[in-house]
Amino acid sequence: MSETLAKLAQAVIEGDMGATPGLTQQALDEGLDPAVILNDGLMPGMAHVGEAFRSGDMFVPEVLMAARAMQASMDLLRPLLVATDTKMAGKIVIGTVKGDLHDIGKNLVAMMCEGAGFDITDLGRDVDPSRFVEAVKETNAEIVAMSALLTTTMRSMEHTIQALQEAGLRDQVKIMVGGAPVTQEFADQIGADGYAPNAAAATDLAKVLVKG
Ligand code: B12
Repeated sequence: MSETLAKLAQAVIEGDMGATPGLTQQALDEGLDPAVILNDGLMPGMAHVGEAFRSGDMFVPEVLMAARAMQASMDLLRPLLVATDTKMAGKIVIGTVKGDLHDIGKNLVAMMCEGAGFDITDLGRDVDPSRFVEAVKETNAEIVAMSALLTTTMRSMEHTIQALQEAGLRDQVKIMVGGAPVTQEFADQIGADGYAPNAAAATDLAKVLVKG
């Protein structure tokens, strides 16, 4: 790995969003391909963060800082990646379901998945089932990811699955769900394809879902 990419990975791990844009620009100036900067700089950094989060060595605020540091770099890389038509790991449409305004966990999942190379369409929060349907049509996403933090809004996940079914899109996408009150049992009950308890596990799940 080039020295600049090693520094970039380290800046992601440290959540140093003041450093990541400069290091990204430096890597570009050194002639490195945007996809190489993503794959060999940002992704190893985020993978380390995912591991540390999983093992309890890093906590939510630090992961958020790391994700923001990565985002600051992605702001520079994204247009270049699109221009070179770099093959991403897959497309994910993500949102917090209708009636629910909690988006911190959803943002973490989105940022970690982006760090793992997925192309993310983030619909934000309080997302109507019809908006999920439109977004799948617009993007041809392989995965729909839904977040809910309220027991009262968990049902919106089921409504969204129904809306995808009614639009004839259910077989085209894998659906993953999460959020504090959501369980594997609930995911099975509403016919989702997967559940993950945290952002690191969500990234692993997305990789599995996109393959099968
Ligand atoms: C922050 C917060 C708020 C903020 C939200 C700000 C924001 N921008 O998100 C504000 C102040 C707006 C808020 C409002 C309300 N809140 Co609130 N809120 C919380 C709080 C304290 C933290 C949630 C959080 O961000 N956790 C940190 C993140 C990182 O964790 P996470 O969301 O669980 O996400 C992780 C995993 O679940 C998973 N994940 C999440 N999404 C997804 C998606 C997929 C696909 C996958 C695979 C995984 C995954 O990965 C994430 C990262 O590891 C919780 C209490 C708690 N400790 O959970 C209450 C809590 C969720 N809120 C609650 C309530 C009741 C409300 C209000 C109704 C309060 C009121 N009376 O107005 C309103 C509802 C507004 C609405 N319509 O949504 C209750 C819910 C009770 C229930 N069981 O339904 C809680 C549990 C507090 C409590 N103990 O009573 N809240």
